[in-house]
Amino acid sequence: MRVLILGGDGYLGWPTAMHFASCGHEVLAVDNYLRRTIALQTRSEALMTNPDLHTRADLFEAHTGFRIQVQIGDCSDFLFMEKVVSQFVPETIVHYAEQPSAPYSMIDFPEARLTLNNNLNTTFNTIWAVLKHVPQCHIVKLGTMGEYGTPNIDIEEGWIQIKHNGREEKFLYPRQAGSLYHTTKILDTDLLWFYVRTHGLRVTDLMQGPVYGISTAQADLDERLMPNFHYDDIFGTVVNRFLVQAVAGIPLTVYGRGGQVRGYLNLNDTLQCVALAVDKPAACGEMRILNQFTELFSVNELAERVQTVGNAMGLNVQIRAIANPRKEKEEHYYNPVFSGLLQLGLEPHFLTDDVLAAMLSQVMRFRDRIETSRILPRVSWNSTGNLVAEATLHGSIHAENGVGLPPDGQPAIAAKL
Ligand code: USQ
Repeated sequence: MRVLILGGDGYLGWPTAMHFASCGHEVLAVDNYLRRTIALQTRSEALMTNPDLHTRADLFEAHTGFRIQVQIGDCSDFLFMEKVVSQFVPETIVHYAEQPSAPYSMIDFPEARLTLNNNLNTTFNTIWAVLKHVPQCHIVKLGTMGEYGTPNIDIEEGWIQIKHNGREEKFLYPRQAGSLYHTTKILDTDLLWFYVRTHGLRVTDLMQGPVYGISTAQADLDERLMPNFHYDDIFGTVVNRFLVQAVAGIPLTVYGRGGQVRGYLNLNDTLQCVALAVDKPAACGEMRILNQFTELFSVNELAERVQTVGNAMGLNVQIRAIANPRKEKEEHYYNPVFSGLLQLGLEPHFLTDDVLAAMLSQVMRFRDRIETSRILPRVSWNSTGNLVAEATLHGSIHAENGVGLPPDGQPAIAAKL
C-alpha cells in the first residue's frame, strides 16, 4: 500500500513511518520541521538528538533494508500538498501534520494564530488534494480525546443519539475543548465530516489520549532512530515529563489537585491503532471515529506510580502539587467508551511497573542532557499577552497567576518566547 505520512518527523509520525515501511508498505514521510522550529524558538528541545528526516531515513534503510521516501515541505501550502498527492497517489494518508501542543497554542496571539492556521489549513489541503486526485484514498486523521473535554456524562465514541421532543437523530458528540490546540482538532473533525457528507470522503478520526514511551521495534535498532522525546512544559506530555523529572530529582509537577483523568496509551499502541485503522479502512462516505487510549489514570495516580517504581530503582522521587497553569476541572466524572479499536483487534500494552522501569532506565542514559529550566510551566491559560513567566525551580509558585514565577514574583519579560 502507498502510505503518505503527513508530519512524518514528529513524535508519532516518525515511528509510524518506520512501522509501515517495516511492514513492506511504500511510505512517503512529509514534514516542514515546524515542531522542531517552534521547539527551538521556545527553548524546548527534545531530550535526545534527532537527526533530520533524510538522515533518519538513510539510517533506517541501512538497518532494515526498507526505504522511507522523504519530502520536506509545508502541508499548509496547497500547491505543495497537491504536488505530493498527485505524484505519490497514496491509498492512505495518515495526517499528523499539526502544531501538537496545547500550551504552545495558549502563549499569545502569534502562537494561537499559527496553531489555528496551520492545523486547519493542513487538514483542508489534505481534503482538497484527496478530492481532486485520489478520491478513494482513506484519510486517517489524528484527533484527540481532548475534543470531548471532561463532560459530566459518559463520552461515546464520536457520535451520540439524541432524543428531542419525541424525535431522534445521531450527531457528533458535543465537544468542548480546554485549549485552542484541542479546539483546532474539533474544527478539523467538523471539516472532515462536512466533506464526508457532501463528497463521500472516507475518513477515520482517531481521538487519541496522551501518549507515552520512547521504545518501538524500529527505534530500538539505533539511538538516532528514536522519536523526539519532549519533557519540557510545552511539548512534553505528562508521563514523559514525570519520567524525566524522576530521573532529574525534580519533584513531579502535579498541576493543581491532580484529579484530572485522561485516557493514556503506549507509543506502540498508537502504532497498532493506526495500523488497524489503515488495514481495515472506513468506507467511502463514512466518518469513522474511534477513541484511542487503553487505560485511564488521574495525574495523582500517574505520579504515585512513577514515584513507586522510581524509588524501587534507587531514585528519590518526590511529588509536588503546583498551581495549575491551565483552566481545567481538577476533579471530575470521566467515563469514555473504548471499544472500536479493541473490536478491530488492538492488543493493549499497559503501563505496568516493568514498562515504567524500562522507560526510566532509558531516560537515565540521557540524564546529563536534562535541562531543568524546561520543567516548570511557563505558559498560563489566564493571560492573553505577556503571559510567559520565567519559571525557576527555586522560585515560588504564584497561585493567583497559576504559573511559576521567580522569587521576586515579577514575570520575567525576557523569557517571552
Ligand atoms: N499535567 C500535570 N503536570 C504536568 C503536565 C501535565 O498535571 O507536568 C496534567 C495536565 O494539566 C492535564 C494532563 O496532565 O490535565 C494531561 O496533560 P498533557 O500535557 O499530558 O496532555 P495535553 O496537553 O492534554 O495534550 C496531549 C498531547 C496532545 C493530545 C492530548 C490528548 O500533547 O497532542 O492531543 O495529549 S488529551 O489530553 O486526551 O486531549
